[in-house]
Amino acid sequence: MAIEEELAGDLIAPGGRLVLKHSGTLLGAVWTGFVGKDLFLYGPSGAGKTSFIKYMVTSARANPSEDRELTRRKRNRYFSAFRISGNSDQTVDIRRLRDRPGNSSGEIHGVEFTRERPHHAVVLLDATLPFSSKNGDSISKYLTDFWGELRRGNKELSKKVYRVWIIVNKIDQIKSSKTERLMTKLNKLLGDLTIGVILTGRVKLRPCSLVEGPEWEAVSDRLLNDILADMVYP
Ligand SMILES: Nc1nc2c(ncn2[C@@H]2O[C@H](COP(=O)(O)OP(=O)(O)OP(=O)(O)O)[C@@H](O)[C@H]2O)c(=O)[nH]1
Ligand SMILES: [Mg+2]
Repeated sequence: MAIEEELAGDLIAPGGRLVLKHSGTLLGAVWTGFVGKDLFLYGPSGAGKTSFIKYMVTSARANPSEDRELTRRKRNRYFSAFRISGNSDQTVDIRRLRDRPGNSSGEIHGVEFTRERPHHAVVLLDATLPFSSKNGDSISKYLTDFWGELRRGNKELSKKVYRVWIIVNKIDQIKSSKTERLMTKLNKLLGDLTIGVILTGRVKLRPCSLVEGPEWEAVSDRLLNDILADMVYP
């Protein structure tokens, strides 16, 4: 039987973004395992990793007023195919979409990243944290600690990792002028951090908000589409 027949009609998520989910069939699993990419999430607790995955798969927006559940262990979602909007023929196979607990440090996540070497990584940052702080959590501390491990990381990284998205989430919580300043600072920090490092040129920086509202939905939809389109390469 053709692979397409095997996959067809498996599941369409309510949001329609997840067009096929073929973990149910062995052939589908083998197929996606073969061609599919790994997309793994990193970032501090509360940045929105679980919300981001939920949004990817179901199109549901984050609802900050709901009780939230801390992620307590790594969790993989296997074998998902995503449609790129505006191009109904083009799908992207993701063999593993991995969520993880945020309540550890940038260092630990950096070590995990170096070990896991996903094809695509999303590092979600929390725009509501201070950019820097003398003795508390901050955006620059997480990123510097994460990247410190990559410096010590190895050439193997560049063989596997195609893209690292640094995404500043929750920009609905701060003024647009502050978002602009934050992006400028982060751009500079990333420039400093990636000097001489193996992943130079593979890092993209973007703002995001996962909440409802036309303004934010446009931002996150465009971002997700760019992430998916970026996954299509020979
Ligand atoms: N205002 C706002 N809230 C958001 C956004 N994204 C997520 N949230 C909320 O932030 C809280 C934390 O989101 P999670 O997705 O649980 O964060 P996480 O990174 O998975 O956290 P851990 O599992 O602890 O690592 C939830 O209440 C979400 O609804 C956003 O863009 N804006
Ligand atoms: Mg979580």
